[in-house]
Amino acid sequence: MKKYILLLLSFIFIYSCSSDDDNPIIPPVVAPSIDINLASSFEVKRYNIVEIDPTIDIKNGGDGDIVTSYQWSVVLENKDSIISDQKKLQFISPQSGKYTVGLTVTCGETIEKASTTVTVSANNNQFLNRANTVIEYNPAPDFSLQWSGIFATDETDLLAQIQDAMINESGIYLGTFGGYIITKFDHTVINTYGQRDFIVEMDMSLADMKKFTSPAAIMVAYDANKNGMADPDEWYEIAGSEYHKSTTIKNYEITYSRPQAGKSPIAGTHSWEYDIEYLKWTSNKDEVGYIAQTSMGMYSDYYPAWKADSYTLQGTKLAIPIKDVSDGEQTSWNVGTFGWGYGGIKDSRIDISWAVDKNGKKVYLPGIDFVKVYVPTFNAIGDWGYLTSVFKYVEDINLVLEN
Ligand SMILES: [Ca+2]
Ligand SMILES: [Ca+2]
Repeated sequence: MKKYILLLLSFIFIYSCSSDDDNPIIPPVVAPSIDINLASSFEVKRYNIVEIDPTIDIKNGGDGDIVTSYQWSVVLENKDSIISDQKKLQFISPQSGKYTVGLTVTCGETIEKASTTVTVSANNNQFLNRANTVIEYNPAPDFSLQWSGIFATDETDLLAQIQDAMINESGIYLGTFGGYIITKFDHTVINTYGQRDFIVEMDMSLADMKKFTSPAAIMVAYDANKNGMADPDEWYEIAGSEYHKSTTIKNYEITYSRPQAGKSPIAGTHSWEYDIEYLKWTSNKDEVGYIAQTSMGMYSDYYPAWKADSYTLQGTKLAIPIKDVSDGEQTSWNVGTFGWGYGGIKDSRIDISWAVDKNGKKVYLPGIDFVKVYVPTFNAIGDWGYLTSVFKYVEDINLVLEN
């Protein structure tokens, strides 16, 4: 009996092995099939967007388990150039002409291609490479605001003066954390695939005074609803080299309050600390503090004259390496810099593809119409007050002119 069981066990063992080897139970494999339905032609003016939205039917795609990818390309200068990897193509061209636009859909091992033509007509516009309209200027307090010669008392005057300052490249002072300017292009800056698209030029003429070397953070807006305005839900942040660092604080807000007129200054321990309780600020992280009035700024009004008695600025707050190199006197400083994705750094060219939504998720933008540049640092550097940056202009680096 025992012998019989052993024999039976070994038989089962041999049988199951041979079953695995010779007759594996594998479900029949059916390769995915792809069906693309794409209109045969499209028309658009140059620097305008036409949406090309094919119907793509995939069968046996494993309920989406099999990775599906899209690649749009166009023949430019006898070379097939990739222009998008999205399912839906937002086609925009800097040059008029007739383009053959190809789509390749890949699902597992299955590849399917389709193509269409886009006729891009001239629109006789000589666009400007620079964003030439100031939409908003809202600096944070700082004594350097008055260095620009901007002495407006109401916002309408102010905008006209800032507009002139930008055209004359005389430098626009943004103050400390959250201070910003918004400018608008006269065309949509194209998000050229795989390339950087625009540059943010800060005024570095005062860079020897380290106060003016804070890198500037950048936000972009694409006028998706074509109402000519940057609507709140059209803004996206450029996630530069600092964006994912643990020291970065997103959605930071500071409320600045107007200093009390005629109050007695409270001197600090350093000779330059004229009034250490000069300008009160609070943050949305329950912090409270004062911006000190220093000997360098004691004859200046730090608070923008045209503002109400308090105002709030917001943005992503970034940490920057700062070192006092004056033996504790706080009169001389070394200030660090950031890697990529900011204004006022070694290479301030920006790729629109670096844009993220408010949850930090990458977004695809075909181009942008508005750029916001703001100060993302909040660092006191002794007698020099706070770290700040000075805006010059924003420029499309791939603009094509055409008659
Ligand atoms: Ca790009
Ligand atoms: Ca809009």
